[in-house]
Amino acid sequence: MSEYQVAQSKSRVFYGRYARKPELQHQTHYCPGCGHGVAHKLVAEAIADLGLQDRTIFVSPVGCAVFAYYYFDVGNVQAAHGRAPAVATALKRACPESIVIAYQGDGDLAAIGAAEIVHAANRGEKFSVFFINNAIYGMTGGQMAPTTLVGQASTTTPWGRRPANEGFPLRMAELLATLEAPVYIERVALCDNKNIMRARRAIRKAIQLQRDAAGFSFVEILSPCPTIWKMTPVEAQRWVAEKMLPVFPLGVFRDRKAEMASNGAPPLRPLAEVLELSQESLAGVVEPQATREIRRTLSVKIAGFGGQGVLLLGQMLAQIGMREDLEVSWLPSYGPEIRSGSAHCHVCLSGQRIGSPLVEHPDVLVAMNEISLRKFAPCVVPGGLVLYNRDALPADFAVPQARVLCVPATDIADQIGAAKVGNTVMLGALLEHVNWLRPEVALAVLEATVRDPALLEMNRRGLNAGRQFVREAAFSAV
Ligand SMILES: Cc1ncc(C[n+]2csc(CCOP(=O)(O)OP(=O)(O)O)c2C)c(N)n1
Ligand code: SF4
Repeated sequence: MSEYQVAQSKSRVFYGRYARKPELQHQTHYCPGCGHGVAHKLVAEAIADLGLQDRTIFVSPVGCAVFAYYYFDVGNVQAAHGRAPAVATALKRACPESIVIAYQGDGDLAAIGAAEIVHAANRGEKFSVFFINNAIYGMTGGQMAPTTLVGQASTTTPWGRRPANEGFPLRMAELLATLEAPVYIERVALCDNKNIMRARRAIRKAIQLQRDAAGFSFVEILSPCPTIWKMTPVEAQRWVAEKMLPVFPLGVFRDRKAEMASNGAPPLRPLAEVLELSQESLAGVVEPQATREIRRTLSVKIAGFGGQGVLLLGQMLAQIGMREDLEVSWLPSYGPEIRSGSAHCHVCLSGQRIGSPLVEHPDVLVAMNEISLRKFAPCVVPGGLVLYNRDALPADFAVPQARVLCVPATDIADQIGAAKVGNTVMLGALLEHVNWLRPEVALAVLEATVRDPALLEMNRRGLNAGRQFVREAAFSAV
C-alpha cells in the first residue's frame, strides 16, 4: 500500500474524543449534511490558526448546537435560550482579554433572544456572534422561526408561512446594520464550496477583529437543515442557494473598525468599592494569612434538604475563603420548593483563579441526609472525604474510594438546643479536617452573619462541638 500524507484532519481546537455518549465519542450529534458541523469546523480552524485557543470562551445556545461544549476544547458556557449575548457580555466585560464567541440558531437569536442580540449589538459589546440561520427551529422538530420563508411549511405553519398572519422573514444582518455600534456584519452561506470559503474568511475576520479589540462583530451563516427540511444533504445545500439567497442576500453590511480606545468605558474600581462594602461590614475581618503562597485548593459539595442550612453553610465557607484572601465561588442549586426539597451547593476555594464553579468531583462532600449521601458520595475524588450527618453509614452502603466521617451534626445541635445550627456543627468538623482554614476566621464570619446574640452563641457552641467531635473521633481512631 502506498504511503499517504494527511492533508486535512480534525482541528486541535476540538477534543480528541467527545465525552457526550460512550458509543459516539468519535462523532458529533449533528445530522449528516447539517450546517452546524461545517460552521463548527470553520470556527475551530479560525481559533487554531489565530492561536487563540487558550483565550477563547464559547457560549453555546439552546437549539441543536446546545452540545457545542462537548466538541470545542476551549472555555465553555451554555446559556439559557436566547441569552447568549447577555452571557457573552458578562464574560467579555469580566475577562476583557478573552475571545468570547456567542453561537446561536435563528430561533434562539431572532425569536426568544431578539432583545438580547439587539441590545448587545447596540452597546457595541466587543465579542463575536455566529448566527446559524436555517430558516426553522431544528432541535424541537421544525416549528416556524422568525427567518422561515414566506410559503415555507413548518409544523406551526403547515399551510406555509403567510405574512398576513405570521409576518415576514426577519433579516437580522440588515436589522443590526441599522445600529451605530457594530463594527462588522456579514451574511454568508454554506451552499457550495466557494461560499463555504467565503464563510471561512468572514468567521476568521470577526475573530481577528475581536482579537484586535474592535467592537461587536456578527456573521450570519445561511445553513442547511436536511432533516427538518426533509431533504438529502445535497438537496438541502441547493435549497439554501435557490430559496434562501433571494430572501437573505449575501454581503457585507458593515465593515468599520472602531477606534481602539475604549471611549466611555467605565473605569475599573476595587471590588469592595463596587459592592459598596462599608467599613462597618468589614469590621471583624481577620487579617488574611499568607494563603496566596499556600496555594491550597478545596472543592466542596454540600447537600441535603432545604431548611438544613445547606446553602448558608456553603456561603459561610466561601466567606471564610474570602477573608483568607483566596479566590472563592459558591453555586447553589435547589428546586422550586426551597424548604424540604433537596438543595445543594458547590463551593471552591483556591489560591488561584477558579475555572468553573461547578464541582462534579468534590474533595469533600458534606451529606446532610441519606439521599444526598447515596447520590453524591460515588463522585467524591479518590482519597477525598465524606462528612455524613448520622452516626453510621447505611448498612448497605460504602464509599470505597474516600474516607468517611459520620458526624451526627443534627443530634449534636439538638443537644445544644437549636437543631438549625447543625450546619455550623458540620462547619466545625470540616474546619478541623482542613487545617489551613482558621477557626477564628470562621468565628468572625459567624459574628458578621448572625445578628441575634442568643443564636450567635448557639452557633459558636455548634462550631466548637463539631471541631471537638472530629478531634475525639481522630483520637479514638488512634
Ligand atoms: C425558555 C425556552 N423556551 C423554549 C425552549 C424550547 N426550545 C429548545 S430549542 C428551540 C429552538 C431552537 O431552534 P434554533 O435556535 O433555530 O436552533 P436549531 O435547533 O435550528 O439549531 C426551542 C424553542 C427552551 N428550551 N427554553
Ligand atoms: S435537525 Fe437540522 S439543525 Fe438540527 S442537527 Fe439536524 S440538520 Fe442540523
